[in-house]
Amino acid sequence: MNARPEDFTARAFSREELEAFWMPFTANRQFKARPRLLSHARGMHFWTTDGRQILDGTSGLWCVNAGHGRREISQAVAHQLETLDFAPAFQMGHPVAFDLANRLKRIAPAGLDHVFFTNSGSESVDTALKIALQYQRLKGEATRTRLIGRERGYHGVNLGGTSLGGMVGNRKAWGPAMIPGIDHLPHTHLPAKNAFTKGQPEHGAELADALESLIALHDASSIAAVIVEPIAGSTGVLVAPQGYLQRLRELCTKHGILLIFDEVITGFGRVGAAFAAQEFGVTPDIITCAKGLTNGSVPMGAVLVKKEIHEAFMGAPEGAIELFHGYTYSAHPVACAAGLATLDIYEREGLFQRAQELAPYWADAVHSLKGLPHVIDIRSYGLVACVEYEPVPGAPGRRGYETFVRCFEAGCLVRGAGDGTALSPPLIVEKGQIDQLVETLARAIKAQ
Ligand code: PXG
Ligand code: PLP
Repeated sequence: MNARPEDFTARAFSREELEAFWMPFTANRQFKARPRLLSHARGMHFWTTDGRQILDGTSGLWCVNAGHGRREISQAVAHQLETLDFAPAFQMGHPVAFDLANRLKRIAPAGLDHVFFTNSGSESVDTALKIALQYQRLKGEATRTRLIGRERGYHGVNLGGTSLGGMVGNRKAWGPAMIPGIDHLPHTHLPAKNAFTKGQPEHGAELADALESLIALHDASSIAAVIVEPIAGSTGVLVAPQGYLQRLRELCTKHGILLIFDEVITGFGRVGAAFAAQEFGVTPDIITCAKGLTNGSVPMGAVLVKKEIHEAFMGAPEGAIELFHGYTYSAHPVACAAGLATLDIYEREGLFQRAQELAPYWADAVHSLKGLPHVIDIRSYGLVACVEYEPVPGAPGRRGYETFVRCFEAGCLVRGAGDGTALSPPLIVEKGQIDQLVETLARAIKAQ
């Protein structure tokens, strides 16, 4: 797993050369004034273009769950590129797509038997919303058009997901383009009651009852689906309180509303099971996923759909296209090959189990930061955690950002999440590396 010296590509870009690439979700001018460039990665580490080794505390962007540079994946990808580089998935098929769908079905919660492929989490979310709306119509419930998300939710950047997400900054710029008929449940972040909880917080199940209020307001016959993340990742690792998801499930079932779990972050072992649905014992009607599906190696997302929903579509007249939706790269053969190789690694190395077993050590390590300056909350579950800081007055987000930069300079990649630091290492992380990550973060926090 060690990098070879020749892998280092010492390379500096002029400010001018950095201009053409308009970077996503990045403070472009700030970044380009002081760039952080990664040249290669192996196992638990990145290396920067100036040769520094960086411990990956974020699985890239919550996606490289089996660690970097996995040869089984690169070989499967190379083989697939040489065998069948592309094949249309509209009115055509290829073997690896069916193989991967079956593999996913095997690890999915019982009953989620059908898989629609996309290229990202954002596309998975918008696909799931379309499926939900059309399903209600097919069932003769065409008045069910309202969709419900949650405050502090993140469902990607396409218009459906942006509308349902609850990140204010991501919604306000595009107000008129937000889809109509959307409501939001309250978020479940209750620091006064739940601060410094390991695992699922004790308080907050009653917040699911806000769905009942929305039903009373609009009538169940107007509501198609509810979408939530079992653990909100992007907005600071907000773990569903004990009983909350069960309550949402009961209300949705009672009122004929579909329940969608957005498992783009929680899928593929992050919480110690294939999906959070299994870990929390609540089966949604639809799961959206991406990221860990291919270990981040090739873009791919998927929507897992309950049998009954799929059956409703299959009632269409013979020869009709049941779902008029799909992407040029849906079930791209190279992504499918990467997905199969990835699922093989997870299974062979027992990585979901490993995450489960490491979770108590992880929680203890991260919660040891309690008591450091400005630390107002720590939340953790499986191999994910967030340390939250009291904001600098008048400068929201600064502590989160500065902590991220200090950690990077000290050799660890963490993720700024508002005034917090989110951590989600690859599931191959060793205890010593957990210690290194937490010690580095502790020093960065003390330097604030
Ligand atoms: N749903 C959820 C729950 C997500 O976390 C998406 C949808 C969108 O996926 P794509 O593949 O379109 O990005 C996500 C993505 C971060 C961060 O550090 C989180 C995500 C992506 C990039 C950064 O908070 N989540
Ligand atoms: N725009 C144009 C002009 C197209 O022809 C297509 C697909 O054929 C798209 C957008 C959608 O692209 P994709 O299928 O990669 O999402």
